[in-house]
Amino acid sequence: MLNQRMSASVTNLLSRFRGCLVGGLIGDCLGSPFEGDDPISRSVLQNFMDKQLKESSKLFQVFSYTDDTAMTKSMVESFVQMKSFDAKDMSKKFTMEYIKEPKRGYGGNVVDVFSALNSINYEHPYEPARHQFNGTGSYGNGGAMRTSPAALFGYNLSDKELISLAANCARITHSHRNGFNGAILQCLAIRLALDTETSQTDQSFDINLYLNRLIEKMNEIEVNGCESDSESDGLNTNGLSRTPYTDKLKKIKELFSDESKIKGLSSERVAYLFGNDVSALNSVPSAIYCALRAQKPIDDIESDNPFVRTLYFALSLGGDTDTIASMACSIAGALYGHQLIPNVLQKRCEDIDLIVKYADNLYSFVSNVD
Ligand code: R7I
Ligand code: MG
Ligand code: MG
Repeated sequence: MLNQRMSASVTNLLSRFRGCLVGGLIGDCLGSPFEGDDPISRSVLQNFMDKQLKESSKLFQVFSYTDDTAMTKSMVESFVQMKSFDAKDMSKKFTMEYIKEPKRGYGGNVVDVFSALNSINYEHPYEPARHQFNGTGSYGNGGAMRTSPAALFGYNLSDKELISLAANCARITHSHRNGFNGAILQCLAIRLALDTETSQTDQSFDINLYLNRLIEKMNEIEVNGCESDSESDGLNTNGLSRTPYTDKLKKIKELFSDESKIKGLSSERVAYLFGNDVSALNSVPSAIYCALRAQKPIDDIESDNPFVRTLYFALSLGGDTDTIASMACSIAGALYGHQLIPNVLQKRCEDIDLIVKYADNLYSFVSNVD
């Protein structure tokens, strides 16, 4: 039975499922041309966005997706085929997808996990990831960038079960606590977005409440560890904060408590405060910031659409733009639904129809199970 957390007057759940996966695809496709750049000036971006938003542009450019979407697709395919989470099957799907199309811009080291998984015939799907970086595991954002299918497939699960699912999906490639905790945070940010009431006419919601809920959950996870923590990747943080995600979320909350602080914060400053690189810790909180900041108008960003503002603001941070935009737009898509995402942006993405179908498949799964 479908979880009855939604009321009829608000953006419907199917639209949010589609918005989440389509948002992730758009962020990846439109973010990839800027990957590795410094924070990008708003006038350059305004030109880029104006062009992408025009239906009549003579040469209609379609952008390819990168590893973020390739791995997201494999997650959906595994959930839908297996009708449950199966680490062996998922690890095989990740690897086969990489072998089929290796030039999708994968992280520098995760490719070693794929070859090790292949050589052990996927028998111990968590083992190769544990050996990364001399046994510390990867703290890259590759677990977080692909987590949206876990949030959708796990829609009917309890928070505790969902946290465990998100961690386990991430640990196939990312066994560092900051790697899989980043995936948990992004997954929870999507779940909260799915549950946050917004309507087509009024996109406002209580950002303080949203952040309080995330802070409470992340603090619990970072202090106590999640169910799937093992001794080797447990709580030894070598003298650094044990709660780095919670610390960043609290900083975001502090900024949002004073509108004048938020208004004056440049993209450079946001990138400096929260990060814009390939580590999960320096990208997931930034993506959440972008999605929340874009609820209200932003100086120099000419759009009355909060989804478009999210994309625009995420791109402006520079750095790991495909991934930050993908994560930010998945959250925005889950908040506002598919109907708020301009059609023309969707048409610019490789495999858009397939991604909509994948969202529908996940929706069918969660609406049909008892
Ligand atoms: O995390 P991952 O899948 O990469 C995802 C990123 C996204 O931006 C994609 O769009 C794509 O561009 O790549 O891949 P990993 O290879 O596990 O991690 C990415 C990078 O993070 C590594 O190549 C390292 O540079 C860095 N990194 C680390 N460096 C030192 N010590 C990750 N973990 C560590 C570490 O423990
Ligand atoms: Mg990528
Ligand atoms: Mg990236």
